[in-house]
Amino acid sequence: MDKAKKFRQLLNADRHFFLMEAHDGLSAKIVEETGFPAIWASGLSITASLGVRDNNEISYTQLLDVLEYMNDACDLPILVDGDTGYGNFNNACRLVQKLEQIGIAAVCIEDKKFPKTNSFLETKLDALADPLEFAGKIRAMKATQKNPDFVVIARLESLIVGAGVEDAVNRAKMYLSAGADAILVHSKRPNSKDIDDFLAAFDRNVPIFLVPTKYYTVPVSHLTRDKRVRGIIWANHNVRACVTVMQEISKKIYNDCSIANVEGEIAPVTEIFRLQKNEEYLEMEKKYLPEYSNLSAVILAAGGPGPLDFEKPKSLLKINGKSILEHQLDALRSVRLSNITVVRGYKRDEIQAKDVKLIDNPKWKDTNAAYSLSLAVPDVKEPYLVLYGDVFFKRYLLRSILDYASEHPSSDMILVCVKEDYIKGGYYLRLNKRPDVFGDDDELTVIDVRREREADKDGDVVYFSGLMMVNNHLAVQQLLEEEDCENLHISDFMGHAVDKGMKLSVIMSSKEAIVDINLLNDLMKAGELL
Ligand code: SPV
Ligand code: MG
Repeated sequence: MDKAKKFRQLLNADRHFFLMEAHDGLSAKIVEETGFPAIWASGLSITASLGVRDNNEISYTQLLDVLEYMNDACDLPILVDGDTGYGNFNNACRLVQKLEQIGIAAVCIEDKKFPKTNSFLETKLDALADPLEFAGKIRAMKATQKNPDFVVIARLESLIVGAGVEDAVNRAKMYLSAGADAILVHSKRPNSKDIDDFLAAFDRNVPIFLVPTKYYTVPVSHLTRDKRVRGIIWANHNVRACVTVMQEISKKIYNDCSIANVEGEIAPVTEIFRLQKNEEYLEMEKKYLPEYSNLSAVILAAGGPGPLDFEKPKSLLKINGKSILEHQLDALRSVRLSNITVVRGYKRDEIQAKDVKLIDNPKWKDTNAAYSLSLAVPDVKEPYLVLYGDVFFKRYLLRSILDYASEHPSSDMILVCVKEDYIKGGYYLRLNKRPDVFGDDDELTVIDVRREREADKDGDVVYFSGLMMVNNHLAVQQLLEEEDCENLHISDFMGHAVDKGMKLSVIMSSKEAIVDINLLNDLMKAGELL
């Protein structure tokens, strides 16, 4: 159903409804999720969020830009605060034309002169528009709309400037005769006296909209005793909420020179991603990104629980409700990589996954990754990624490594490395040069693999992260066959590969993008990467 029709149905229903203010795509989405049936695109809130006054300081095309984001972000019908229509009848027609083009359901214009001032600041009687001119504007707007359900609401400002109830009633009748679909009567009194008087004096049976910003203490049940009261607009409360919270949080961060104390008080970034519909993007990625059909992956998940003393294989530790293995499989599938082998060992029967090949390393206790790899690769007939079963990483690293591999066919292996030795007892890799530019250095290669730490002071020492790509799978397989893998650390294996003249390229990652899960703290760090 188009949004104008939805709004029309709300207008024609026999009970009142609430419109909540929104001022950008994010707030529109939040209003929708909260359950409101319609949105008030408040001029005050939109201009405030843009950092300008509510005095027609933005052009109507700038308003349209904001509205388009709002309309795209939700399925709710939006009632636009059209101020005075951005000029005379001609400008108001153009506004209707453009609003309809972007799918807006309804617009409200107020009977003041252009440029307007916000109603709570306006006191001048002569700010009111000539009622005949305003009625002509309404008539022109109604004649312009293409969709018969598009709604034009005439807003009365007589009570705002002190012109009185009679003036408001007379104007309302003129605007209705000109074709207005509904009336919005505005008041800035702290009680509903003006509104009550207007409703008593106005005898037409049309939908009426109210904005109780100033008379917020008057119960809704009082306002809606008159059955013509249809739309109640909560006009600016989201932008005001943002201001309060942004002031508090900015102040705290400023005073603390730290973000640690606000972390629990604000939405996690995962909530931002959810509101941005990131899941939808991941689905689209699956559909539209090229598939790496000539690539495999091997996940080495045989190792024991380590210091975590967890009763399950580490791969099954959960981060935000999903196991590390599930996260890894999702990441691999997001780059359309589906030929995946998982090597199991410790509590192997607990590791089960659909559409992957499971291989077991029965000697998992006394061997390590090189042996697990040697068991898996005889069946792998193409280049492959290797993932330690306990590393958690940002997905972009996969794409970086795949892109690097396709641009550097002469690399035999490509290792993602970090500056910090987070795999305790890991070996370090000495590079041909100091890795100054993280992730963007074309020519980093391993020249030496060492266990001793005396060269730690050298700036060209890095550590293997647990994520690598084997580009030259035949050469690596041959080497694995030659070596005594049962008694070999994977770093020794890398050292032997270097000795044999193989090219081990290195991509640097920051430790913010990859975590090796060893301690409980690592799980928290991993959660933050999501
Ligand atoms: C708005 O929300 O921009 C309005 C209502 O026009 S008021 O600010 O009360 O005038
Ligand atoms: Mg306004």
